[in-house]
Amino acid sequence: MKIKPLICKITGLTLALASLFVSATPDTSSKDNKAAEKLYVEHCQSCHGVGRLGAMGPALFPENLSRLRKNKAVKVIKNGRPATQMPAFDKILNQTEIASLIDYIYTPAKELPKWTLADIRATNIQHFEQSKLPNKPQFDADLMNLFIVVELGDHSATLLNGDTFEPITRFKTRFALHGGPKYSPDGRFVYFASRDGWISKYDIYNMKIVSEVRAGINTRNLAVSSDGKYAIVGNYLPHNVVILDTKDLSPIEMIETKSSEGVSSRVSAVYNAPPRHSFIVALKDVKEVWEIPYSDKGGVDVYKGWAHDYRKDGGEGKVENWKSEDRFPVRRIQTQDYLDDFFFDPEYINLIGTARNSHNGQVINFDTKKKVATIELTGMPHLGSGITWDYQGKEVFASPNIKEGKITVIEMENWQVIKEIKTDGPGFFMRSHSKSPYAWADVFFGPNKEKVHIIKKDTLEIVKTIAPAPGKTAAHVEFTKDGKYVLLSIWDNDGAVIVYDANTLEEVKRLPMKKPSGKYNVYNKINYERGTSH
Ligand code: DHE
Repeated sequence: MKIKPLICKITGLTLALASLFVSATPDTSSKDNKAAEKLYVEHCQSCHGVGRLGAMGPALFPENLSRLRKNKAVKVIKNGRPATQMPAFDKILNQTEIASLIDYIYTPAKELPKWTLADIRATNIQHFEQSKLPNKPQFDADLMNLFIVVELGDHSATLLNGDTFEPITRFKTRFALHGGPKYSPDGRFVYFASRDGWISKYDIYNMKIVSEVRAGINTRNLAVSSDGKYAIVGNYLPHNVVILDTKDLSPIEMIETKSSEGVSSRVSAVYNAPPRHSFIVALKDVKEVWEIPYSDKGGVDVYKGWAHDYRKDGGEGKVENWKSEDRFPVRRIQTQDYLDDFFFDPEYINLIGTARNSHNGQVINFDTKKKVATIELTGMPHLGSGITWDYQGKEVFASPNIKEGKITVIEMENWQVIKEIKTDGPGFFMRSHSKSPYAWADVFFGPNKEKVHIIKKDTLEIVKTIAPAPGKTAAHVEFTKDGKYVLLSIWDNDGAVIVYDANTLEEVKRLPMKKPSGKYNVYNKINYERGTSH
C-alpha cells in the first residue's frame, strides 16, 4: 500500500509520519469498535491526538494506562481530572458511550507506534547554519534580564525585556509546549519541548529557531546539562529518554525505560542535577528513579565509588573497565512507591518525591539510595513547583497542593511539616526570589482561580490576596533578575502578563498576551535561583 505523507494541520509542516499512524491504528473491524472510534474522534482526538498518539493530552494505549484501573478511568471521563486540561464528560456522554470509549482506549494497537533513533534523526531540521549567524545580540537589552513568555493561546512565545517590560520579538512555537523551556548555561539559547515531541532550539541573539527535532511521540519535558552539551527528553511514548547533542539537536542515544525486571515505563519527567553532573529520570510505572551522569569524564572521576551502579550489566565493574561508549550509563535507585512528582534539595543530595495517589512524601538520599524520611503530605502536593527559603535560621521547603487549599511548609533539616498555610483553593505554582520578602502562590482551581496569595516568608502568613482579572485564572509568577519586580500571568486568550513592584505589591504595567502560561527569567534560571523552578 502506498502511504501518503501526512500533513500536520497543527504546524503546517509535512511530516513523514504515515507509517507511525498506520501501525498505531487499533483494530477497527467490529461495529462496536467503529462506533467507539467515532466517539473518540468527536470528543477526544483534539486533545489526545490522531490514532490515540497524544497531543495536548497524553497518549491513550493500555501500555500507557497500566496504572489507571478501568473503573478509575470511567471516573476520569465522567468528572475530568484535577490539575489537567481534562474536562468532565458526564453531561455529554452517556454510560454506554463512556464504557465503549473505555474499551476502545484499553484495546491494544495492532502494533505500538515505533519511533526509532533513525526516525528521530530523519526529523532533525537545521533552519539556519549557526556559524553563519552573528555572534552578537541583534537587539539592545540586559541579556541576563530577559524573559521568555510562553503563550499557549496561539502557540507563540514572547522575548521580553525585563528592564523596560517591552516585548523584543514574538515568534511561533510548536503546538502545545509543556514544562519550562531550558536555557543553555550562558543564556544564549533556549530549548522548548512540545507535548507531541518536538524540541526546538532558539537562538536569542538572532531571534531565530535554529534547529528542531522530533524526539518522541508523546513527550513530557526536557532538561539541559550544566555543561550545555546535552539535552535529555523524557517520553510517555515510546517509553524512553532521548539524549540530544545541543549543537544541532541531533540524537545521540535513546535509552528504553525498563526496570531492572524488564518492566517498561513511561517517563514522568527528566531533570538536570548540576552538582552531580547528571540527569535524573523519574519513571511513572515502575518503582525506580534513574541517575544518568553526562560528564565528559564519563562520571568516573565524580562517581568513582559507584562504578558498579552504573554498569549496564549490573556487575561489580572496576573504574578501569569503563568504556567510552558507556557515556550515559544508568544508575538505578529503587523506591518503595511509585513517585510522580519531584523536588530536590539545593545540593541535590536528597530527592523528595510523591506519588499522585499516595498520602506521603518520601525523601531519598541519592548517594546511599536509601529512604531517609517520610513526610506527612496529604492531598496532592505539587512538589515540582515547590521553593525553598530561610526561615528562623533554617531552610524550609514550601509546596502548593493541587487538590487541597493549602501550602505545606517543611523544615528541611528534619523533614517535619512546620505549617500548613490555608489558601482559598488548590494551587499550581509558587515562586519567590532570594531578594524578596514574599512568596507568591496562585489558586489555580475552583471558584477562586482568579486569586493569588502573597505570603510573608518570615512569618509564613498570607499578607495580601490579589485578583487582578476577575473571572480569569491568575497563575505562575516569575521575578526579574534583581527580585524587584514580579510578572504574573492571566491565563486567558484575552489575557496579560501583569508586572508588579515586588516590594510595594502595586501593579506597574499590564502587557496584553494570549493565554500566557510560564515565563522564565534568564538569570534566575541559569543560576538556579532558589525561588524559581529548575
Ligand atoms: Fe505541567 C511543568 C507535570 C499539567 C503547565 N509540569 C511541569 C513539570 C512537570 C509537569 C513534571 C516540570 C517539567 C519541566 O518544567 O521541565 N503538568 C504535569 C502533569 O503531570 C500534569 C498535572 C498533567 C499533564 O497533562 O501533564 C501537568 N501543566 C499542566 C497543565 O495543565 C498546565 C497548567 C498547562 C499546560 O501547559 O499544559 C501545566 N507545567 C506547566 C508549566 C510548567 C510545568 C507552565 C513549567 C513551570 C515552571 O515554572 O517551570
